[in-house]
Amino acid sequence: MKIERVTLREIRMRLKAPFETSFGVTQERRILLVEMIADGVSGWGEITALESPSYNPETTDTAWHVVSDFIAPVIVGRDLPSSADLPNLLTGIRGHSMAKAGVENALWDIEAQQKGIPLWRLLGGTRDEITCGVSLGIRPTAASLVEKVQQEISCGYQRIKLKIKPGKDVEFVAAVRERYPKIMLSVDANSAYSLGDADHLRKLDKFELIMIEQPLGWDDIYSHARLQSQIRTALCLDECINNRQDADAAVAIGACKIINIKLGRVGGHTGARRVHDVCVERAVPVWCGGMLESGIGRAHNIAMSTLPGFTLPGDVSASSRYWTEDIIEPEVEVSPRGTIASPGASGLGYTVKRNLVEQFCVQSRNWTHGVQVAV
Ligand code: OSB
Ligand code: MG
Repeated sequence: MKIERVTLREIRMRLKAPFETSFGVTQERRILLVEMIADGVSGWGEITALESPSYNPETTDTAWHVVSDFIAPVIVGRDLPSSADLPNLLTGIRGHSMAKAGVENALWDIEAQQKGIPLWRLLGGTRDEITCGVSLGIRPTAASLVEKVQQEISCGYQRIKLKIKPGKDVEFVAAVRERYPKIMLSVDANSAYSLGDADHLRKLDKFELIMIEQPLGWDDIYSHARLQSQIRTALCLDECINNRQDADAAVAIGACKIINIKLGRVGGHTGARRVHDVCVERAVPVWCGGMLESGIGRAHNIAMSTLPGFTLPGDVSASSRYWTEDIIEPEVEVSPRGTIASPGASGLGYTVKRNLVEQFCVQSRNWTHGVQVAV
């Protein structure tokens, strides 16, 4: 596949409602889209960095810089046997996994189109539908959270994840559990606690949560192992797992029993497959995390979620939960059973609405055969 052209666009999309986590509130997304053309075929990827370095060290602006000044110039004009070879061109660039993932994933879309098969099949996916959960932001009161849970359950979602932080945890989980004694329930702290909170976090044991996600430091695998030995509920790592070595180490020392795989955080489909394979080998269930993506990132998440190790419902939900109008068609829809059908069309399996992308676009850059062209 000869990479003929790379286009980087920043689009702005406003979430229907603000999303609050322990690290802050998001409503206006600044999303980078990568469009690549190889052998005349266009493919799309999304860079899932947030606007600030509050989830991981990357931001929309660092990704713009790294793609513009380091990744695009290196890859334009290159001829690769497969998308899986792209990471080898980028080994000189340390970190910046989300920037790399957006680029690599666009090439995967192209490769699948060239082969005339859905991306999920090219990746080795085995499911013709995936199971879906939702991630619910922190709410002002437990009563309003219970109301929101009720709404999502009535839509069919198979697992509910509650964002928590100190002061908005046990009481909120208790209220939801009391109302819904049987649902698959989890919590995500986005690193809001420390090991000294072990006694407090142990209070969550009685709610039979399927997991507690990333309670401790974003880069601290070891402390999670110490916490896991003190509580009964399974820990799940999100922020800590950037590659297969992290997954290997975390599982080996007992830092978690479940892993959340996010395509951006692990550098794209190739890295995701490696983390997935380590987890399958160690019998650790995985699921697909979300980053408030547009339809393009969402479509890549759906494709990844069809791999055999994704045995738990992911944070992959309907376009309409986030956006008034998504940039793909059809939009991502969830069945009343809380599932998304794996698309039948080749490549990503959804069509990018170019008009809408142009409408939402605030800046763009273009590289053709190593020469930057103004657009
Ligand atoms: O930790 O999973 C997370 C959103 C932004 C940053 C981090 C996380 C999240 C979510 C939302 O939980 C998942 C989604 O619905 O896209
Ligand atoms: Mg998380």
